[in-house]
Amino acid sequence: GILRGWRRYRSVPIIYRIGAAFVLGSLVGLIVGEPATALQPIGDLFVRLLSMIVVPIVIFTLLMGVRHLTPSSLGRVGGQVVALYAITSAIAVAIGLAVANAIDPGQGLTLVEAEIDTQEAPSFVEVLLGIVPQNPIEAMATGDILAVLFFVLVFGLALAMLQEESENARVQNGVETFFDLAEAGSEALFKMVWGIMEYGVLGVFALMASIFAQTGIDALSTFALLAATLVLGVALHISIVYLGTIIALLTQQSPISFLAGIKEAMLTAVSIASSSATLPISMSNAEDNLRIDEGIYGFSLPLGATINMDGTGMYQGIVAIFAANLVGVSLSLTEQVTVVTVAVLASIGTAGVPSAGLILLTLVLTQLGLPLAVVGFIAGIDPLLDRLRTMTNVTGDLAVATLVAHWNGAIDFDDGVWASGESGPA
Ligand code: DAS
Repeated sequence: GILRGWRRYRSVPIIYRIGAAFVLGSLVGLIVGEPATALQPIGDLFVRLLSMIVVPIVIFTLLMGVRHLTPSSLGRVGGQVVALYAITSAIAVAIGLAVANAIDPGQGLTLVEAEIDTQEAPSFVEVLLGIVPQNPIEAMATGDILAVLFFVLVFGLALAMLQEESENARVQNGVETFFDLAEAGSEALFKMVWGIMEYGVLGVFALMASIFAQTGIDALSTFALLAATLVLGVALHISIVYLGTIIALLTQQSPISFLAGIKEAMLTAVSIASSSATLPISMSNAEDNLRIDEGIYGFSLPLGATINMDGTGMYQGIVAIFAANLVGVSLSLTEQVTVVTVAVLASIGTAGVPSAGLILLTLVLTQLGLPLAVVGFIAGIDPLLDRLRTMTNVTGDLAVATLVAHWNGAIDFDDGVWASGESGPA
């Protein structure tokens, strides 16, 4: 009866149900027209629920993320890995912004009338200074994400250093407690996220019905343009940064061999949209095909699955431009640099799980004062875009592992896929 139906409904992965709600809502909006806009409040509730968790999720996930970034555990190899992760992530966001500025997705379609306070954009110096909060609690209260990120990052690093240096048992326990609380808090928040996403099926349905009732069919082309922008950005990043620069130029190896060596990891990432769940495959590809020492990939890949999300960061840049276009504002260069900073910093705390990028988006849009309703709009096509982001994230982790292994003489280029360019052991 109904219970069996409900169980079957719940057995379908949430992200597919949201995708179905996207399609159904769009159709209802197109068919019913104007009356469908009455569903708007149901969609607005979804957006409010998402924005409710933005600041807490930043605090807990970032605090948990920095637990393993203690200076000594980093060492030389760790320093190289973290530096490369930061550089490739920043380049990815920049490529995302460049491609989005060129294609301009969302241009000419005002999906939301958001009251954007048209205060003149802050100068670059003000943005840099603004990263340091005068009062971290106020930054949390006002949703100043960049300032919250900065404070939590510094505070977390201080805790991590205390964990190593302090002789005082009480302090040690306290630090442990802080990190354990962060872990529990982060888990609880992600549990809330999934609860919100459950409601999101209804929320996305309502949002899409209301949008298509207002804009009609041309909203479709807007979403297609958003997807095309991400595809182009990802293609550029993978070919220029990973294959061209890291593999061909810096390790002097064949990019084709590299791709042959990581094809299972890439395919897994595309199919499950989770870097963390792809880890076992990434690690076996690193070991068996790329012939990287376990000492390198054993540290860099798990770290990368959490803090190195080039595809996700790029996506933040693209959607920031998309959202700005939807409300008819253009982002100044300073604001675009802010996007890069927030996207790179915030992706440190974001776990490599499905739809992580969607949650991260709420931080970036909050920081820019752009409407969170955009998250509701694109939640429906997120299943597709997430796969592209995750594949990029995983490819980036493996490219960095290869380069760092090369720099530390911890890879055998005469073996595995590198030997005579064969396409990896059968
Ligand atoms: N699915 C995330 C990951 O596993 C990427 C994202 O959601 O952006 O890397």
